[in-house]
Amino acid sequence: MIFPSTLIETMQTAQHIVISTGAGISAESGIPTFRQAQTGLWAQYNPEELATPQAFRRNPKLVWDWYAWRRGLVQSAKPNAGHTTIAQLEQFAPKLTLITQNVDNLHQEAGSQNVVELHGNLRRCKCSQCDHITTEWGAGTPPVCPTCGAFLRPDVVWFGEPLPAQAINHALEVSQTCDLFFSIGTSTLIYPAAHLPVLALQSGATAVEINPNETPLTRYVDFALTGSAGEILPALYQTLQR
Ligand code: BV8
Ligand code: ZN
Repeated sequence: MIFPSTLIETMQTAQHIVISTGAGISAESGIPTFRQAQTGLWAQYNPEELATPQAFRRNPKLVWDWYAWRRGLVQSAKPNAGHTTIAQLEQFAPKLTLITQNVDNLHQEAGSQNVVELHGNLRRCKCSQCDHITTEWGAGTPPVCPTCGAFLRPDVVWFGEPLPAQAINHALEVSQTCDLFFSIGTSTLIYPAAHLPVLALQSGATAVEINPNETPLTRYVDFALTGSAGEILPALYQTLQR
């Protein structure tokens, strides 16, 4: 795979690289993305309807079962070459910040150290009322909080909920100060995550997109690498080593 020499030079001279990933980087680990139709039992539901506080209030068991199903998928998934290359890039660049919209924990399992989780993490669940948080997904659908007795819920950000302040503030800050921004495996449709690459471009950073398909961002980036993250990232890393 041949890459523009200007991209290679930019990577080799970058002082601070930001990488922002979406569901597409976990596609090659067998985790269905949001754009792909939900498989089997869940085909009739739309994630944007299930991943909401209203859906949980209306039907806590349905929403809990959906997440328990997804957590099962995630637990049997392994990081792919895209995840591991990003972990390797952490050593390569003077400074690298990884931001993810994913809740599957695969970046951490691939060895990435500081992962900015914009939308939470399926490994954890939290109380829907108090600040109890745990990695134990107890019995019950949903289980109840040992502290206050309210329902537990997955520790993920639902539509209409604010993102964790520390995570989004850090993401906004590094997007405005980095010199190279990668947007990998995201349809760039969900806000405020979709705003990060725009901020980077407005702040003068070079922007790269890795995606087999076009997105609303594609026309604005400096380098649009068309293809899958699991193939492009290892090839890019190899070219850097030459
Ligand atoms: C909020 C966790 C406000 C749960 C998720 C304007 C401004 C601000 C907000 C809004 C706005 N307009 C609308 C909103 C509301 C909403 C929103 O953005 N709606 C959309 C529909 C327009 N945003 C919110 O509600 C956010 N909250 O704004 O709060 C607020 C502030 C203060 C006080 C109160 C409220 C919260 C959004 C977070 C929702 N939670 N996840 C869960 O996982 O169940 S979102 C979830 O969907 C994911 O985390 C991810 O973010 C999103 C899916 O997007 P992608 O990751 O991009 O995945 P997708 O399937 O779409 O695309 C995959 C891509 O990969 C494709 O492009 C494909 O081509 C590519 N691909 C496929 N294979 C590969 C590949 N790429 C590389 N390699 C491959 N092999
Ligand atoms: Zn509680």
